Amino acid sequence: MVGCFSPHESGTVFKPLDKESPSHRTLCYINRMRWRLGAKCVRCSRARPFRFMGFLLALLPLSLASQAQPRPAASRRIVIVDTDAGSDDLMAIAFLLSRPDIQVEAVTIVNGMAHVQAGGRNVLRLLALAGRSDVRVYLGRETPLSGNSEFPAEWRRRSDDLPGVTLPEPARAIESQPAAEFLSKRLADTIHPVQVLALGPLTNLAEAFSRAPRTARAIRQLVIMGGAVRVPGNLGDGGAFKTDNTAAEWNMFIDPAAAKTVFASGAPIRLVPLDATQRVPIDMALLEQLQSKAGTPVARFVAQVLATDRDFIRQGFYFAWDPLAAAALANPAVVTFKPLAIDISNNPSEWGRTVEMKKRRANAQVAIDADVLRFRDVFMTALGVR
Ligand code: AGV
Ligand code: CA
Repeated sequence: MVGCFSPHESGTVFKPLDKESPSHRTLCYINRMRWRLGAKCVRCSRARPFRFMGFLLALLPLSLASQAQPRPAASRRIVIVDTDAGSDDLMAIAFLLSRPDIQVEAVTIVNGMAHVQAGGRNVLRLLALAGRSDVRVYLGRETPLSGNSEFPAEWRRRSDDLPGVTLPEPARAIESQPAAEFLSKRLADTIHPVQVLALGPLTNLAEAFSRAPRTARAIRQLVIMGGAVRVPGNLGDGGAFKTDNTAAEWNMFIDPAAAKTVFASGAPIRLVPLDATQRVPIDMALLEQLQSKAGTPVARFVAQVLATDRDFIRQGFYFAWDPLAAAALANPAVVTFKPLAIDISNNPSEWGRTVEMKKRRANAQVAIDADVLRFRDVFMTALGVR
């Protein structure tokens, strides 16, 4: 059935499509002959401008609706964030919450920068600030699968306490289901595949993949911040951690066995390592721009949380690690990807080193470069800072 305007009955009537009486234009024999004979039917050509105007008028409500309303849920990409709730993790989450084309479905907390309880609570408070208290938060285990490495205690304390940051109280409780159990069950729902953004050590994902190995391939895309492929690691940055290991990046160093499992899982990985993040330093000018121009509660939060790492920013040790990975998920053009075969070493002498295996088949798209101006544009535009 189609609805059409009937001049005879002065209103909308519904007729079966196959019984629709043909228009003059489709029947007109002069019109059909026109290409061959150069003839022109006056009635047909008179009707044409009105037909075109009618088409435009029919589109008008559609275009007005798309401007006035938020995107329908069906056109938004669904993302689960696995995070260790460091300051730049919270910036990355704030960015995703500000993108109209992305729907954060759940957040899982991994042991890393923050302790899982404190990190989970801070993420719930950010979700309350952003008006997204419908998002569930799940906690992972408190220790890595391999070894007992930890981020420096002072960094962990700052991530737990967020000094100088004002956030509301959480508007819901942390889920009782453990993160790995939630992930293995949710990722198994292949009818509703999701993108996963991993911003810390890979403990939770490895545990989920060990519980249900097939779920790795069911992920639509797994974007990981971590590793240092063709550049040195960052364990010694800022001098807070004394080590001879100059190869490892922190997230891979905390739990190399977990990372190994994830890279061997067959998941469709996009890796954003230090090779790309070292191109996007965050400097005092960016912090000051955020502080002076932030116009929304979420943008003001980003300015405050970034200010907790003011000393690192001044010393040149602070990069848009996790925000770049989030931006690469939202808009892959902010980085340059290259397919590579990646493994993570858990030999004691090179604990957590990212190994590029030249002769193996690629298991990840690896960001080897980043476009700093494009990143800033994508990130600041989402937060409404111009
Ligand atoms: O190695 C990068 C990871 C990212 O997931 N983190 C920070 C991001 O959350 C560890 C890290 C390295 N250097 C740091 C870090 C620094 N100077 N301050 C805080 N975290
Ligand atoms: Ca992180």
